[in-house]
Amino acid sequence: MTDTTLDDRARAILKGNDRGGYTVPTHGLYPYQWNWDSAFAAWGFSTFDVDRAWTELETLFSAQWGDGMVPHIVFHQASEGYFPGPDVWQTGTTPASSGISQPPVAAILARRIWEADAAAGRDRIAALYPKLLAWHRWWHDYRSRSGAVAITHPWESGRDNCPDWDPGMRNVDGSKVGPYTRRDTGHVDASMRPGKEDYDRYVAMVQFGRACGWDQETIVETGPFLMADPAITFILIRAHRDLAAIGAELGHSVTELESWAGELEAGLATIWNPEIGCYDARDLRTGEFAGILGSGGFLAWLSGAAREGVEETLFAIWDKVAYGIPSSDPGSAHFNPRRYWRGPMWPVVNSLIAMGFAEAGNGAAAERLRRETATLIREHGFYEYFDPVDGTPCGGSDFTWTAAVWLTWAGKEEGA
Ligand code: 2M8
Repeated sequence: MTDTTLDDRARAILKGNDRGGYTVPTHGLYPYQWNWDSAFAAWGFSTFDVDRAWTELETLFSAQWGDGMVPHIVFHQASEGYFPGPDVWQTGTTPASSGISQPPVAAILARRIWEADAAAGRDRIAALYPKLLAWHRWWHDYRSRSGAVAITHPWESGRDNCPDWDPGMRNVDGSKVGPYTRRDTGHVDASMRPGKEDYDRYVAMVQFGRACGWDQETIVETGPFLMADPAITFILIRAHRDLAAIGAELGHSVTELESWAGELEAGLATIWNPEIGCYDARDLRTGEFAGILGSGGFLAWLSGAAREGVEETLFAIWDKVAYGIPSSDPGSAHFNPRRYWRGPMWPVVNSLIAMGFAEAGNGAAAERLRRETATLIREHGFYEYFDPVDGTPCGGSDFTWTAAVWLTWAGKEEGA
């Protein structure tokens, strides 16, 4: 396929996954609206239908909770095809939604969408601004108390079963969750998905949230899982700054956003693991570091937080694979090149990492990453993720965020 045909195909995927005001990540496997997938979908739409891009974000924020949280899944329409659905979460919200959030990339990408729609987009971004601000406040109030950003469920990280969460997961009791039926393994090969023990624990955490009426204080203080996530910390620092830039342009005072970004920057010291020479996930119940090098650490450049030595440490793991940045170190015992977030390369995360490289002045690394990602998409199509060693496409096909990052980044030849 030529790149022009791929552009057409990517646009067709976005339109095909459009369910009217929101986009599903892929047909079958994920039948609802996911938080960060939608922000990427909006970015993709902005390359050919900017009105539809704003609508995607507006629909997502229509599900915002009273306390500012924007849920990780919005269950707009009933579907039998996904577990756990709204009957399991029981959050009691309208529209029905999950009770946790997901990486706050919306402000980062909304700023780019506004750049593509400078004059006409002003009213749309002005209406979204207070909602974005309320969500950022929620991250500050409920998830940033340890210095770095904490997650209360691996699903909140978006990098669900990456080895970063193993220390926290070990302490979650999944033995009493009772029977349930997974749907994901009916759509894709079970060897590419999290295992049964992982799911038992995921469900136990949902049951805890449900039992306390999704009270965030209780979940943070006494829930079964609380880990500091370097990736969301970097993303939120960057998102606070992008939202501050949007706010300043709209004439708002942004000192609060700037101070939240500064607090998180100072908090990065709490997740620096000298043993691996990098920022690291940390279990906030026990203090234990995960000891994992992977794509989470590579997001440091997105927030401008990469310290001296980090590049050497991290680029050594990139050099061990042929295609893009793997979710975890191929040299470690945890690495599995095809099991979801335990090793594969995800074009969507690679697009954020490349954004950081480019802005830090490392254009060569950004271009290498773009080229490696583009090769996979050209050879195999718009898959959810890929084996970084031999390039095998994995997970769902015709994937919204892979199509979106093709249009916005991977498919853009240098100088084109
Ligand atoms: C995956 O997560 C969901 C749970 O949220 C799942 O496996 O059921 C993750 O890759 C997540 O980051 C993504 O947003 C979601 C939809 O693409 O799928």
